[in-house]
Amino acid sequence: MKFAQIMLKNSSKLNIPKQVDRFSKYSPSPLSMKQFIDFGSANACEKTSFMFLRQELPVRLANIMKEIDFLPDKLLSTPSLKLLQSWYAQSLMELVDFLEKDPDDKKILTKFTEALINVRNRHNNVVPTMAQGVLEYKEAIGVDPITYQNQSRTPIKCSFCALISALIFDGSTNPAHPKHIGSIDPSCDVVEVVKDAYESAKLLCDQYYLTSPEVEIKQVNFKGPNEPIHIVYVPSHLYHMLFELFKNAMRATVETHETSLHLPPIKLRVSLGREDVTIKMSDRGGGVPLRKIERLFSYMYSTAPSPVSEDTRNAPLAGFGYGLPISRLYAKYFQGDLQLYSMEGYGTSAVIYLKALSTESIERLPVFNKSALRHYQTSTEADDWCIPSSEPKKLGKYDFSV
Ligand code: W6P
Repeated sequence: MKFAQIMLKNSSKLNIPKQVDRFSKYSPSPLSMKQFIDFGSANACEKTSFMFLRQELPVRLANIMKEIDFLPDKLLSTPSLKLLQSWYAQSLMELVDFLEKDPDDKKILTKFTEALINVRNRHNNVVPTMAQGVLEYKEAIGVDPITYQNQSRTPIKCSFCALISALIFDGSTNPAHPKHIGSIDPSCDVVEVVKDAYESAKLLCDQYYLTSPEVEIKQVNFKGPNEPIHIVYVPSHLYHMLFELFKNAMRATVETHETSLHLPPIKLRVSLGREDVTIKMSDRGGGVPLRKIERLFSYMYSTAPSPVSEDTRNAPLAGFGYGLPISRLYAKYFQGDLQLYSMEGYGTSAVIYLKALSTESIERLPVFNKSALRHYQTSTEADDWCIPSSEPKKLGKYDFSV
């Protein structure tokens, strides 16, 4: 019996690359928020969902696994990445099992739901595990800004994929939010989420600095000045983005006004237009020079060395360093964006753009295909722009100054 089990385990292991090749040939099908809602609504057909998901989930997993394979070798050899890859392989094999099963058998549908919950739980920690892997990788390669620049794009794509699992596998009803469909709130009150995120960040800020800036929220709604702004969205994603921005804004505000008694408030403007919901958060925390803005979104620069080893006073508000890059991925995932506009010497505005219509918030999924492959092969090519040297160049024969 034991022997047979071991044989089975080994043969299924050998089967993994075959299944990855098989399913990565298909492109994932992006879903709109509206489709998510329709899939999860009371009159949706369980059999149709089953037939769609048992094909779509292996396709998505296999595409992600192909992407992961293209990460730098030293990152792939970290314990965290090994663990991560084992999760993807395990989930792929568990789901592939259902392809030959009878969709009219009620017991199979129940088993499938159980498998989905298992897979979702397994993938819960993909983002922190990936971040941990980047830390281990940074320790392994040492501090080398040149390598940083060339390799900083890869983990971004990878974590981007990781978000899929957080979303797609949510099929259960949440007793605290019966109207939610999985992780989606069909009527997400944007200002309520802003207030929640502010309160949580304020708690942390008060704890470490014994003070925190106030918040001022103004809204503009073309449907009516005092109508609340609702969207179909994943409230946990919105909360994550806002919490991250609040932490950054509070930290900058408190640290630049350390010696003064008055802290300038963090000002928010939430507006609903026909196409976009826009959230602008402005602080007067002294700003960041343009040169340093890009690196705020880089995993390699911003992944905090360790919450304990560095400057412990800043660690809690700095959070885990991957907050901003992941936040932008959340925004982009449903066709939105997150941008920073800073005025060094004054302050920073962070803007979150979201789609106002559920028919337009369609998943932006990475696809493993030839163009993705080309991206990895050409990533060591020269940059498009010159790097200015600190000394003006000697112009030689074109020097007309004499
Ligand atoms: C800063 C730096 C930053 C990043 C993200 C959001 C707000 C802010 N403020 O000074």
